Amino acid sequence: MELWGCEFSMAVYAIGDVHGCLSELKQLLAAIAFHPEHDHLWFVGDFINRGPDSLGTLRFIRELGDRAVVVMGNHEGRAVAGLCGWEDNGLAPFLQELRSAPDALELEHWLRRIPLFHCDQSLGIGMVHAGLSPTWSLDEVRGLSLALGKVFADPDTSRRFFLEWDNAILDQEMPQDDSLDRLRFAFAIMTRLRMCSADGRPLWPNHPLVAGLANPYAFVPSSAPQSPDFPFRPWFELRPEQERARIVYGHWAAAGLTINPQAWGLDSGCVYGGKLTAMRLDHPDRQITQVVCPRYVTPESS
Ligand SMILES: [Mn+2]
Repeated sequence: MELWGCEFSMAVYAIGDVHGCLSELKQLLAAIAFHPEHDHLWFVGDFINRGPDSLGTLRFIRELGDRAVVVMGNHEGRAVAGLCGWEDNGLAPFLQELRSAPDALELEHWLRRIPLFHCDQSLGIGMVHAGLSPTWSLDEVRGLSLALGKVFADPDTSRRFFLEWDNAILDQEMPQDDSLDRLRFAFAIMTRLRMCSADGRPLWPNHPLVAGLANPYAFVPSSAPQSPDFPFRPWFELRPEQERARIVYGHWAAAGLTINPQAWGLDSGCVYGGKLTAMRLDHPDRQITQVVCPRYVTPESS
């Protein structure tokens, strides 16, 4: 694009977990000189809850229209569960604000249609909030994301999905049928996974190997035990090497900005007094831009 003799080209940036930090998001967009007419933003999910302005952040991202690509984080999943009637004390103030908003119906419609996974074949980059099982092909991931999208868009099915949820399914093998439990398992992985075994068994905080720890999710990849008794590794170290798409993700604030050949973790703990991160995706230098954020909450209190 040419304007007054200057060359402009479209840029694509991925942005880490915003958690309601709208003013810091706007600072970050100013820092990257985001231009809404020719740039695109990818959001890794968890743009609501914990921080000061969840509803404002939700409206802001929605109003970007097709300039923004979003995937669902565990907090947006909790919001949809709350809209289905699941009681969630931690999210109650946001849900109340959302329900009484003049644009509540439009916002709910939009929230329910956020996909779990996005993939851009021309960039060779995919995006998920937390992680992917090492045993899933990208075609399987796309299929699971489409099936989950249909569940969330339908009020009756989504109500069954959340209100008949039994956590016990997460300690078993992923069902290989077309049941809602199979989709529940996939949803838990895509929105909450950090570590798993090579055969795709996720490490959840109730696992006997970590249940005694005050905060099992404080594990960072470099401090994970490496012994035969502990078969779990960060999920992205276990993805197949021949995978064509690199994956951008969020969710793992304790690990901070994490750049690996096969995956880029962008949750740098914005709402905890860390940074909000943008990474340029369409340029080989993968330029990183960050803004420093005030500490709105502590990890222990949220
Ligand atoms: Mn998360």
